[in-house]
Amino acid sequence: MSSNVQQYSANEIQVLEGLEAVRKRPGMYIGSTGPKGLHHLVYEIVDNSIDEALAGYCSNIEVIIHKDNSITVVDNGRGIPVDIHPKLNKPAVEVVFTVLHAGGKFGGGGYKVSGGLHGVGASVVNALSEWLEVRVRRNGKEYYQKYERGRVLCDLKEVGDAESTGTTVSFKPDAEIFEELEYDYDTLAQRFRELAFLNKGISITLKDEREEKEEKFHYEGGIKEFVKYLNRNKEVLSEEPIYVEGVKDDVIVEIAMQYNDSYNENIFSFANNIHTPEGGTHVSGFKTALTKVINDYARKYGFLKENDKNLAGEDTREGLTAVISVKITNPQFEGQTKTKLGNTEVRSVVDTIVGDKVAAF
Ligand code: 0RA
Repeated sequence: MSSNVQQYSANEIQVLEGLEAVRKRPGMYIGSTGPKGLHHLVYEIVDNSIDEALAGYCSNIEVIIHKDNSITVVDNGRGIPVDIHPKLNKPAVEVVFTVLHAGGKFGGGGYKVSGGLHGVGASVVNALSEWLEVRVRRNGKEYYQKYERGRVLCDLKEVGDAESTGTTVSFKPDAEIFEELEYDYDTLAQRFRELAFLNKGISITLKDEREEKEEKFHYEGGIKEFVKYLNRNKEVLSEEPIYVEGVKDDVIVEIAMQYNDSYNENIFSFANNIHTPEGGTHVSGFKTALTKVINDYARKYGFLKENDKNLAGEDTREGLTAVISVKITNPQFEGQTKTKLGNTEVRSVVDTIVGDKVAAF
């Protein structure tokens, strides 16, 4: 084959420059080229499969750490589309892996968790990988394409028949970019356990071929089981966590909470599966509503008499373990570490849902 580069139109040379920018300043795209950035590559690919699951088409995700520290992510979704992109004149899957921020171009709405905090997409992983291969099972066929350091090595080709649908992405992080290339099993396992809690029903399997280790994370109860897990070494005050969920103005809200006999407040909050340790509007909406619900209840049933002062917010959260998870279409992350949810509309949505549903409980 002649040099790939010669085959590119002016339009596509732009594309190559796009990924060159990623290789020049990787930190701008994945935060760091240390272990955090290295693990982030895996999360970027898995997030795309999680989006496919949230859209209702994928139930299983498998992540394999190979002996050479390359990674494979397999999902049983619809398979990334392979039809020719009308403007760029190449298969959609190639666009996904070679065009910076191509994710959004397919629109489709819905609650995408990819494109979140770093949320830079598959093309960034491709740019920062020595090689990357994608296999798509779709239309009864299997398709294949390979890239090196973000550059197309071969056109997308049909390589056989497929009985199922799905996407398999394999990649090896580039030693020219990353300071360290070794994946830490526990780091990945912890994130996949969290993702399985946050997205009930999805199975995420982690396999380590370096030491024949394997775990499957799957929680039908979602964040309700997350709260039980967080309280696993505590004396709990109720057997089952309180669980409420609701959707309002396109905001999906899920909250699980359970008191234990300590005095500690333990609120874990997430927006689009991203941990928000700095809190934000989802957390403040929750706190306001919980304080009101408990005070109203205490008044109504005579636990607070006419001359008693209301319970302060902190009082209602003594010994509370809670998980707050919201999914929204356009999350705004603010604060020192960009882990504080800023969307103002979320505060009142959470407030209303907690006000109605925890009160009912
Ligand atoms: C159909 C349509 C679209 C994406 C996918 C399937 C899809 C993407 C990925 C990425 C990893 N696994 C996947 N499985 C399916 C485009 C629709 C849209 O962007 O909303």
